[in-house]
Amino acid sequence: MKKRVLSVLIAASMAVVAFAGCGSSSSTTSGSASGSAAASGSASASTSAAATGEAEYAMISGTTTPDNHPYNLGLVKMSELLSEKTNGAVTLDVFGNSQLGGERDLIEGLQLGSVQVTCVSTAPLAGFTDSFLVFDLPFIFETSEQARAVMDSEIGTQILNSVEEQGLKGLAWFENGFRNITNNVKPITVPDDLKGVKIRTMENQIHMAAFQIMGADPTPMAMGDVFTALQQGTIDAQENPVPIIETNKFYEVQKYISMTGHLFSPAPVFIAKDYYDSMPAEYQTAVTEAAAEATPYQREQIDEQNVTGLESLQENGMEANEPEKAPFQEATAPIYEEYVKDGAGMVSPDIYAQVQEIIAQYPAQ
Ligand code: EAX
Repeated sequence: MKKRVLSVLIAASMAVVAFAGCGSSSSTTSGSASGSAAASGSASASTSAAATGEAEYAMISGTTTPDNHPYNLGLVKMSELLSEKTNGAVTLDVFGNSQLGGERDLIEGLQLGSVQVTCVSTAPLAGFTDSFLVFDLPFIFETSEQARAVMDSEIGTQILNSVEEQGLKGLAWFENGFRNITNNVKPITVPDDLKGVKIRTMENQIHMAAFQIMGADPTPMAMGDVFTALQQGTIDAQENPVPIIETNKFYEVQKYISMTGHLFSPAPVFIAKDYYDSMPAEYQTAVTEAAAEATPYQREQIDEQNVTGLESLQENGMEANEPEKAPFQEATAPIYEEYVKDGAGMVSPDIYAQVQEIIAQYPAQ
């Protein structure tokens, strides 16, 4: 806990230094700020940007994921492209592993100006806006193709751009992917197997309701606390895409993985709107282009790690099973009646209809 507070403080002070550097063409302070954070040993950034150069805009980004997860790989790719496009005038350091806090903290960090860029699952955005909630409906997508078609559509772009008033400018849709359940009790084959199972969920009312309706005992928790909670037995289960489970080494503390694919997590990349607005137009273009160009690469990493990650989980002793999806879909169907309606905390029926129309164009084989 202390360590995290310290990291946030360091990040905050780095951001202040970075801000101080803005507009001052002779400033070299931002480069040395990164250096001192690394030297303190409490936070380490991975980036290929020329860290020692004279960046006019030295940005820091935070994720809850390890350095080898596709979020971080995608952000490092964005960082490389950005440095190339601006000759090192705009840089992006990537701090993974919840070093700068959990996903709620990171979103708030962008609003407060202590962090400039983040990539998060859409689920924790429920605490800030209703516009991403359509992605929290269980089994709404059957394939990645459907989910990608929605993210890349006009309505997807509208959703991504809908949080500017909250201080977040959407840059790109990276992705996290289809979520599966791991636990220590038994393989999950039918919804009843979840009865009484204490499962960590993200901080999202629809996810919690979906697990409740299947008889599980959902506990919302920030990602940084999950490994220890599983290890200590405070929770029995968690749900995440394979690349998250593998890069976090959950195989050390979980026996079973059940490929339920009950939810798909898109992962928007956001930049703090005020910070973005303070940049000259050519740097703004470089930022948006770098994020867009890193996106196909980021999604390829997800596809690849979904395959290699599952092999690795099994090599590391986990037992995998592929349950039939229909009983889970039936069990969670009432969530649609409960949550697709007008009102606070609900999925807009209009957004839902537009998303369904796109999905219908990409029938699962
Ligand atoms: O967004 O918190 C979660 O389970 C997320 O899947 C993860 O941290 C990446």
